[in-house]
Amino acid sequence: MERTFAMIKPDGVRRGLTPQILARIQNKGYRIVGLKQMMISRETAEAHYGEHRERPFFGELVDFITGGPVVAIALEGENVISGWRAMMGATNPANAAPGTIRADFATTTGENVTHGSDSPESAERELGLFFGEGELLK
Ligand code: D4T
Repeated sequence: MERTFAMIKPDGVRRGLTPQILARIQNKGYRIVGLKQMMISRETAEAHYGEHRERPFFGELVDFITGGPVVAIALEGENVISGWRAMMGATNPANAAPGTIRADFATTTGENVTHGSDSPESAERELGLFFGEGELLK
């Protein structure tokens, strides 16, 4: 059984999409083992997006992700890392397959509603960044 880190980004929370996105997760059958609405500190945002530090969009990305509340989610399920990314669709909503979250709810790469870890290593790192040991269900 895998675990992954998922997030509803500030655009998704601001637009009231939280219930619909949580419903998709539960309809799929993933188990929510951690869930909280929170503000992300600049420090956490820079650590979370560390791999993009040298990219031209890094500053905007950090401003965006710290600009309003997010919903941090820990998910458990069979192949949940790739499965949640499949549910989100491609990073650029213009390339996202119909029926995916980004195809259905977003138009731009900069505000693409959700995040999901891209590997077991990122999942472990990101779960540790956003949730304390005792916060996750066993
Ligand atoms: P996240 O990490 O948010 O789930 O997105 P992806 O895993 O699908 O995509 P990513 O890491 O390549 O990008 C991280 C984040 O940066 C924004 N972004 C990305 C952007 O604003 N402009 C760009 O050109 C790219 C590539 C969107 C997601």
